[in-house]
Order: sequence, then structure tokens, then C-alpha cells
Amino acid sequence: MTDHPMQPFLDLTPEIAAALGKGVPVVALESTLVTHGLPFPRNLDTARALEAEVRAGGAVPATIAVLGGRFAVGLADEALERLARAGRAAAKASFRDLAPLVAAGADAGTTVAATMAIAEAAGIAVFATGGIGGVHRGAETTFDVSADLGELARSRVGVVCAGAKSILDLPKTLEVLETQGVPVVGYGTREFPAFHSRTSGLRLDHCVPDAAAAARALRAALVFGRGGILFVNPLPEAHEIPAAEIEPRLAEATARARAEGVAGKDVTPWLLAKLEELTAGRSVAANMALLRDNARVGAEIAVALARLRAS
Ligand code: PSU
Ligand code: MN
Repeated sequence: MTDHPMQPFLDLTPEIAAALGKGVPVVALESTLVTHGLPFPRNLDTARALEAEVRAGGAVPATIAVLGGRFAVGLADEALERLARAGRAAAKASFRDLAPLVAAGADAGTTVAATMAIAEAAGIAVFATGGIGGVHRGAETTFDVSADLGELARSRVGVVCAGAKSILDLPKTLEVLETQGVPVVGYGTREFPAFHSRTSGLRLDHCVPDAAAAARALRAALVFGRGGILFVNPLPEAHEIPAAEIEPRLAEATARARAEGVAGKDVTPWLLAKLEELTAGRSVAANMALLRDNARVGAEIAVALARLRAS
């Protein structure tokens, strides 16, 4: 436990509190993918599978959410099911939503931004997710840039993701990450992965071959960095969806969102749901597979970091 100002608002499960106290590796998991990212019941199955994946890798999973206006770090299975069933009826919490949600005593799924902030407050150094939010296509007119990018520059947490969906403008997303000073590190790749695809043609300046090297980079960032570090792990090859297949669907989803006037925090969940519809669920299968792979990698990095800290 830390003496972070957010600490009085945190509820850690006894298992997670004990693990953090003893230096046992812990991996944070987000919950917007449960409330707003995947349909019921696949959201619930996936959340449970991610926790199991983290445990299989020798770390303790800490799924983070807002429950009754408290920041829950580690969810009982009933709480997870309640959030999964609520789906979009629950709030979607980015960092800026946290204070009003505390006041309202509400339930919410936490985005990458909010999960990072809560994980840092709890003293958790590694967080695994699917895709981060980023700069949306057309941002030059809408100004739609996810708060995830600014938070990556502020919270000292290593985030494992599969890059970003190409519902986003990937070159602009990388530009903003560069401006914000966020280290982007390929996990066994020299290219920024595009979520459904292992490649994007966008070269990275940094890459690590394995978890031990990732943990060394993370430890340095935790010591003298000003924020987090983004590890990008390409999805498993078997689940790749060829760009030729996914691109027209993404373009159609983006155009429809604009035509229907979808704006603000609704844009990302709306696009995710539309994409699922347009790919007849294939995008969800890829999503679930890469989430599990990122949970596995998150556990590897957390275990390597614990080893490094103990030595
Ligand atoms: N991208 C995905 N799946 C997701 C999200 C993004 O492929 O579930 C979720 C994450 O929780 C992310 C959030 O932090 O959407 C970003 O929302 P916004 O673009 O409104 O910041
Ligand atoms: Mn947005």
C-alpha cells in the first residue's frame, strides 16, 4: 500500500494487499472492456479468463473498477458479474469521471486512463489490456483524442496492449505519444501493432526481446520516468484479420458514427459494437485472444520485475 492521495478511496482485496506487501507480482486489468467493450456473456467469460491467465503466469490479478463510488482493486466474482450484466448501463470512467462517480456512489468500468491512475495509487506496476484509446480518425476536426494518451504520460505503470485498433489514426496516435513523452516499446517487434493486425508499417524506436528486458526498462521508468511505459505486443498470428478484410469495415463504421453524430465518450464503445456487427463477431474472437495473450505477457513482466526488485 502507498501513501498516495487516492489511497483513502481504494478497496484492495486481502489477497492483493498481502501480495503487494510481500512483493508478490500483481497485474492490473481494466473493466471498460467488461462494461463497454465486449457483449454479455463474452465480457464475463473474458474477464474470468484474463484473471486465470495472470494466475497461470504466477501473478495475482487485480481487476479494477468503480463500485459504489469506491475504487475496487480486485473484484469478487459477484461484483464482476454485476458489472458484466450491467454493461453499458454502468458508467464508463476515464480519470476525469472518478471524482463525480465517488460523489454519486456509482458503479463504473474503468478505462485505461482511470485504471492506470488507480493501479499506480495501489502500488501496482504492471497493467494488461487489449487496445488503448488514441487519436481518432478525423481528429483534426473533432479534436477526439483519448485521455489514455495523457494518462500514459502521468501514471507510473507499465501497460501491455496489442497497439491500437485502426478505428484510430495510428500515425497521429504515435505522434501524440511522442509529444507526451511516453516510451513505446515493442514486445518482440520493431513495428507498432494494429490490434487486429501484427503490423502497421509504423516503425518503433525501441523494442525488447523478452520479459526480463521489459522489466529492466519498466524499472528504469519507475525510478526516473515521469509516467508510464507502453509495451506493444502483436496479437497471436492465428487470430490476425487481414487488413483488406478489416479496413473497409472500419471505414464504414467510422463514416456511420460521424453521420449519426456520435460524439465524446460514446465514440469508442459505439465503434467497437458496430465493428463486431460488421465482422460477424470475428473481431470479438481476435479481441478475446489478444487480451489473453496480453494478460500472459503482463504476468511474465510482473514476475520478472519482482525478481529484479528482489535481487
Ligand atoms: N479500445 C479497444 N477496446 C476497448 C477500449 C479501447 O479496442 O475496450 C476501451 C479501453 O478501456 C480504453 C477506452 O481505455 O476504450 C478508451 O475510450 P476513449 O476513446 O473514450 O478514451
Ligand atoms: Mn474520445
